[in-house]
Amino acid sequence: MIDLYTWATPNGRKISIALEELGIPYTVHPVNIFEGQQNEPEFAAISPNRKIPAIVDRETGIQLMESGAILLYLADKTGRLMSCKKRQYWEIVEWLMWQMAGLGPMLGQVHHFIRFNKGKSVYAEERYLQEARRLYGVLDRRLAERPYIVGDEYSIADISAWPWVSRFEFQTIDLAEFPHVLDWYVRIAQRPAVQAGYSIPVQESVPMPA
Ligand SMILES: N[C@@H](CCC(=O)N[C@@H](CS)C(=O)NCC(=O)O)C(=O)O
Repeated sequence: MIDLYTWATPNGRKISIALEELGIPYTVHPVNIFEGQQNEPEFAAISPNRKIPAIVDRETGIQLMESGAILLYLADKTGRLMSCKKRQYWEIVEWLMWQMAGLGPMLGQVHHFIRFNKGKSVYAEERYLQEARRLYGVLDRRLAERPYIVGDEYSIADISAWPWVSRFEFQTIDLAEFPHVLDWYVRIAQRPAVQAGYSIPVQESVPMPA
């Protein structure tokens, strides 16, 4: 049994989607980051950086923050959503790091400046949207040659990137401009585990492009 501390954001959804896909039983502990619950001492003891998501594995006593570390842990625990072949294993790690260090933080800035603080800094809006579009282009070229980010198999690399792409409307990104991302997005959106994990901890339908 896993205790999942989360909120309805891309980083939080990575973990609920992975837990649903893996069929691991879990208890949801909502941490409403808009009400400051991430700063409560009980949560800070589990997530010293005071950000969701975080987990506690009751079987092993291991507690983790950082969505990339949690995805690696769940893949290691189950031997799934990861390749056991050395080359593919490291490609999955490579693209997970790309998401953690690039796609997620840059799209997070787009959400901040374009969705929630529009007009406060034209420079920041232009800078982060341009970088977001560049990253969408990287993903589109990658998916032009393979159905998933690393080859034929759905992996934690896909699970890390997909919830960020699901906020394409916040980002003012027209997925039709990135046809391979669009195809990948829609295929993954149809997975029952994605539909279920998207609504944790707040009910919300998976956004579908027009
Ligand atoms: N690198 C971290 C980022 C986590 C993160 O930024 N979480 C946001 C929600 S998506 C949060 O908890 N924000 C609350 C705050 O900044 O106070 C991860 O991937 O887990």
